[in-house]
Amino acid sequence: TVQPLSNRTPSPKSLPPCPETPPGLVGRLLIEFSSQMTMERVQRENPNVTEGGRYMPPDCRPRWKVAIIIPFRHRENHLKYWLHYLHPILRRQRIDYGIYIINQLGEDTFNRAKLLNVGYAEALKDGDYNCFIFSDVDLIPMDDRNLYHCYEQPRHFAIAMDKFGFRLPYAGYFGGVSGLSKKQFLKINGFPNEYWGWGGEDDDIYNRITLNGMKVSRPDVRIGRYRMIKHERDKHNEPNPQRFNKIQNTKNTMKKDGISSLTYRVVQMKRYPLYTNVSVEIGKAP
Ligand code: UD2
Ligand code: MN
Repeated sequence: TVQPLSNRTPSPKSLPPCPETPPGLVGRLLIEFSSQMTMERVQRENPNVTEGGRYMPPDCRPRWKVAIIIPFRHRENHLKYWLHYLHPILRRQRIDYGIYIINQLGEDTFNRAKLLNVGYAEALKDGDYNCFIFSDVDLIPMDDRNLYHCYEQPRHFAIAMDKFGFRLPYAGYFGGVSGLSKKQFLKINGFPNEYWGWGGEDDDIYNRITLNGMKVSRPDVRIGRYRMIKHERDKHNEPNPQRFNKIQNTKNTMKKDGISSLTYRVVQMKRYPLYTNVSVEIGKAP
């Protein structure tokens, strides 16, 4: 068990609200994965991040309190790059945030969307977040004007990826990095828990959003650019053959399957200097 951080000093009421456009952004960034990265170096470079991977801008009061949720298993090397690039970007963006790595224990089939639901629930126990950003561990934004907070409508951030030729692969694409306010997340009953293995869960989430009368918002295609660290398909995350059928049925399944039906067991929650790790048992495919 870990002490909740309720004794943390909130930003004083006297600070002015943060500006719409943070000063000091640099725009397009150079992102590469060839140099070796170590956690010690990333820690050295980010002395202002507090335990558990939390940060608050010192000079203004943000509208959003953002939990960044990363589904995870056996991707330690990617995580180092993610932390190396994202902490400085988020700091320049004046985001009030915490980083949550949701680590699926065991070697049963991976379940990205269920891990994201766990991240939502566990982050809320840890802080009064009103915005949740869900990111793959291998995706790095190439432009710091792509602001990691929430919007009037559910947000899709990763719209122009190198691996898709910097274009949206299809109109209903919602994979990679997305963000919902607490209210938006609850309106769609969270994410599906029943997508085991690779694929489809992002389309189901997209369906939930449109079926509930919301619309996806996106940044400009010149700004929503990403690099994905090259990787092979992981073991125990084979393409889910049921995915094509399942995404036809979101309308019927979403009311029952979601944050309302989520069950899991947290085995360990541990605060590291640059992130909070939640190791969890989520069961296996029926
Ligand atoms: C695509 C989508 C992703 C998701 C997935 C289908 C992009 C850029 N991303 O990713 O959002 O919809 O397809 O499920 O198109 N992970 C681990 N360990 C594992 C397996 C997965 O940590 O063993 C995590 C990790 O954060 C990873 C993410 O799950 O980035 C998505 O898995 P992937 O990177 O293997 O799948 P990819 O690149 O096809
Ligand atoms: Mn990937």
